[in-house]
Amino acid sequence: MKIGITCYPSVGGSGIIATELGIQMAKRGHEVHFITSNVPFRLDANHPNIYIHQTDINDYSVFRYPPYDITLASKISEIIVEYDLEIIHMHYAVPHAICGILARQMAGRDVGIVTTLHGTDITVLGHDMSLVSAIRFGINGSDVVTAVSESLKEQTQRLIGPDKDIKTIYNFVDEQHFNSIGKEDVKRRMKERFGIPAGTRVLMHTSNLRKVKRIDDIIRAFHIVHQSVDSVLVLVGDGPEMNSIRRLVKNLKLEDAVIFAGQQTDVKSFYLMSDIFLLMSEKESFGLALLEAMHCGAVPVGSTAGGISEVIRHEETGYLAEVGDFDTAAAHIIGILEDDTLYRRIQTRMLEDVGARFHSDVIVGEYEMLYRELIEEQ
Ligand code: GMT
Repeated sequence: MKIGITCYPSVGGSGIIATELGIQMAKRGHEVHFITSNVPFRLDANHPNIYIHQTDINDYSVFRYPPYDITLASKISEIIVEYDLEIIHMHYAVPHAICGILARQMAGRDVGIVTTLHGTDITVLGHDMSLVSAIRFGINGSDVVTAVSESLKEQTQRLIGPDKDIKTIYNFVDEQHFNSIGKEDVKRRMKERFGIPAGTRVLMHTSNLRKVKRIDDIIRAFHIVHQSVDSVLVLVGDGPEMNSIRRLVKNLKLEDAVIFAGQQTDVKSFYLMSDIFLLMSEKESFGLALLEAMHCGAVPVGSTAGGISEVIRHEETGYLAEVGDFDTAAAHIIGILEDDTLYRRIQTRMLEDVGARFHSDVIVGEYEMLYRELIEEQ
């Protein structure tokens, strides 16, 4: 198959999934064309069957705003014609599904449009009444629409009310990279690097530190845990909440116990060092970092927001607490860190569960089948 992919290429779950899916499709022998404003950040090596087409978004002085969507649509239409694409896979309803619809019209070809909804396009933009019609148009004008969790599918139906059926296809990770092989060695090396004593337990969170991630709940839960368990909290990433997080850490006198690691390219080593991974967001359609951490053997504690409760099976593969309930989250963390047998049991079940339900072969296979069916229908 000849497949075009458009996503936001910057750091973020949707870009990672789009890139990883393209790599996996190329490995399966399909011809994959990334049509993006930059090289996707995890596409760091030369992959056979992969082509990258970059769009230059010109900032003409006569225009008040750079015409990203139109330029992108125009580029996609050129690539559809030049490479005879059969499918274009758009990540995000707004703007990318709409770019895809425009591109198909410009190209005058019968290319199939698959759109994947990732969350921010629905849970944030979907509350903006000025964008609802555009989101609905992007969804209805696509041939196939997928959402990364049941929760996101249900929210899209409720907030946007499209005519289109939406299929849930969960996210996945590359298990060749994210796995718990060598965990103890990496843990020892990383602890030495950060001056963490061998017996100290490590809690971790990584994200773009936006308000929606409720990092203050993570700090407050850690504050409770730290009073009874010898532990540190490692925060990986950077973002708009950084200053207020630092302030809270200072106010709670946790400066010696919270490590701000900043942006990191090798997040895997941090997952491997961690005993517990925390994701306490108020909105989260899936939580890809959660899945990466679980594959690396870190037991998750999350909020019940969105798709998090589809990824974590409460008391079986990790723990859940209501959004904002950091007391309960802390009680779960203390409970599992003080009971080694329980920790091992949950960790073993967790590794089995994520390896089965979210295996890349299964998920990539679902997308591949969906592409094939669409081509046959065209
Ligand atoms: O919220 C983020 O950190 C980034 C955002 C994105 O668009 O890349 O993530 C969304 O898509 C990811 C991949 O499907 C999901 O794992 C995240 O849960 C989702 N974020 C939200 O729903 C807030």
